[in-house]
Amino acid sequence: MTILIIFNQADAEEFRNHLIALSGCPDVRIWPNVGDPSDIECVILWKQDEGLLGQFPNLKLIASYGAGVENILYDTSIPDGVPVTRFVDDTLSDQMAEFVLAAILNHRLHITHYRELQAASHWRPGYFLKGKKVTILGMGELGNCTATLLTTNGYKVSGWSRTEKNIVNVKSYFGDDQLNISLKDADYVICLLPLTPATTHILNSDLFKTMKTGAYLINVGRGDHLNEDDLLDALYKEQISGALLDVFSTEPLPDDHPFWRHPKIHITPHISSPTDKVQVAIQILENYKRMKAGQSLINQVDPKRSY
Ligand code: NDP
Ligand code: OXD
Repeated sequence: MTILIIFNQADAEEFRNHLIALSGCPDVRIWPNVGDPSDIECVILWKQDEGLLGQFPNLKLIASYGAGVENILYDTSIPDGVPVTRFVDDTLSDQMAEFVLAAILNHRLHITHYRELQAASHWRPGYFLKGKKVTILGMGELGNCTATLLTTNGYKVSGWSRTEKNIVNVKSYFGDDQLNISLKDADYVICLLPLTPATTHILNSDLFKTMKTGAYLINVGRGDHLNEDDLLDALYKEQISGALLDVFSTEPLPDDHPFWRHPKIHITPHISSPTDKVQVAIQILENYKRMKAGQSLINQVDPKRSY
């Protein structure tokens, strides 16, 4: 009765220590030290290499270390019928909301700009940017919390999702037909969608043309939401004024990528809302115990929706 951790770009040893500190934790192994594959009942995944999941005949639970599950659902070796769970937690939602608010404030108040002027000993006071209208694409756990924080800070928020929402002071748009209208007046467009076939490259030329001229993009969803060439083109044509990108098609972002040196692109290295290792360990162990007891799981993903 064993849990196997398969991580890329996260510290498996440290996470194992958090898991085994919890009461009732079974044997925990770290890929590639699998031992007998038939021991493995649960795998915990973060950016695993594709094709590994078919080799565990007794696999009963696949747990994502993060909120996003595209890496798992796109993996063709995922065995049929094995439930997939993801991380949902207030820590994740609160961090994301704070990050988005900070990104908007940094842009409106020119904070980074003044730091650059400081480097050249330039004293050049300016004004805050005026626009406070925000559209959030993706109104799930993170989008909802972000919208709420922004409204309490005086922003006028709209949200776009697949289904209609009823959130105080937030205008709800939903379905493909309402995407364009949801974007029209926004000074800031935030991508908090999951990566699915329907949302891949949703941040493209058509969307940039629909956005208000001079609006600012913040992508904290996934790198493949963005068509990178279309962004460079929209910035060149001054359709939009800039972008903060936290996620990229290839991570780490390659050294020679044009985004690194682009004056209108602000890069952060996928840090807008890191997984809380203690909370995710507690949640996954709880699901492991539920799986053993034949009980329903928490935060189970619906593979038919792809998120
Ligand atoms: P949820 O599953 O809770 O929410 C997803 C939202 O997107 C829902 O509102 C859903 O609509 C909407 N949506 C999905 N598909 C479509 C579509 N085709 N058209 C319109 N709306 C759609 O996800 P979370 O909020 O927990 O997380 C969102 C994403 O954020 C994660 O998948 C991950 O990629 C990213 N993330 C990034 C982090 C970072 O550090 N950069 C950290 C954590 C997450 P509906 O409500 O109607 O179902
Ligand atoms: C996540 C992430 O999906 O950190 O949790 O990106």
